[in-house]
Amino acid sequence: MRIDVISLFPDFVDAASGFGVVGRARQRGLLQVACWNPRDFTGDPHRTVDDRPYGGGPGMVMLIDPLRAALAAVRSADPAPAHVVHLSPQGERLTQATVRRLASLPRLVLLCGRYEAIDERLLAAEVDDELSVGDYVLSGGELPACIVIDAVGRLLDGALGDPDSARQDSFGDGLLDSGHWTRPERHALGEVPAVLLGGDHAAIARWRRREALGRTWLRRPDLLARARLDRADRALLADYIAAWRAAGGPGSG
Ligand code: 9D3
Repeated sequence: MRIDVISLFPDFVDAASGFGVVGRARQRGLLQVACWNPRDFTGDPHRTVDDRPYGGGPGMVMLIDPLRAALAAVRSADPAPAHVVHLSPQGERLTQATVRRLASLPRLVLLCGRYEAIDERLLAAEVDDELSVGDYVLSGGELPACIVIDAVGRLLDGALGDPDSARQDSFGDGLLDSGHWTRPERHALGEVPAVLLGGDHAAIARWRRREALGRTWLRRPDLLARARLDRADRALLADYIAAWRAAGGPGSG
């Protein structure tokens, strides 16, 4: 897959996607990331990319023409059709379902805004999707673009050493993960749950499912409301809730 990023801070995005799983996917050629600076597509000596907003108000607005020229260069760098995503506080919230959809495309273009906004006409003419990464205010679209590259890049075939990791992801089935423990078995901070030491794989799977359901019930009731639970799941959750209440409810972990 190829991802092009249009940003006033191309080095930031390029560097941030050079580490770990995604950095390795790039090294192996599973993922190409190319960053473009709209300032390189200006014609004036000051390399101007923004101007004051019509109607007044705070902040500056990114000009149409440098972004349009950058997008034209990006599109002509590769014949595959480019799906253009604008990272924007006005966008739909990014979810794992959207990440999976984006990961299935041959080409993605991420358009990062700085200043107050991008001229609406450029957005109307060139953008296919607007995506936000959450309900808080950032100073630009670069970190959100890095988030998209990371979430999409790790899903590409061969990016994760163990393909099970992608399937077992939290949110893969709409539930949070159970806890994890490693050596030592006994530590001043506590012991490893006995079931994990026993080697009964069916019991371990059941225990982990119960933990995942219970933690989702406690921490993310919004996720649980949308998860599809079968009878066995409902029984495990009822069991978790009964144990949690017996242990004293809130404050008992
Ligand atoms: C405080 C400025 N806001 C005035 C109502 C508008 C605003 C403009 C530009 C707020 C943030 C930004 C820069 N943010 C992004 O480009 C951005 C973003 C975000 O801030 N939060 C969550 N997801 C995203 S995706 C892009």
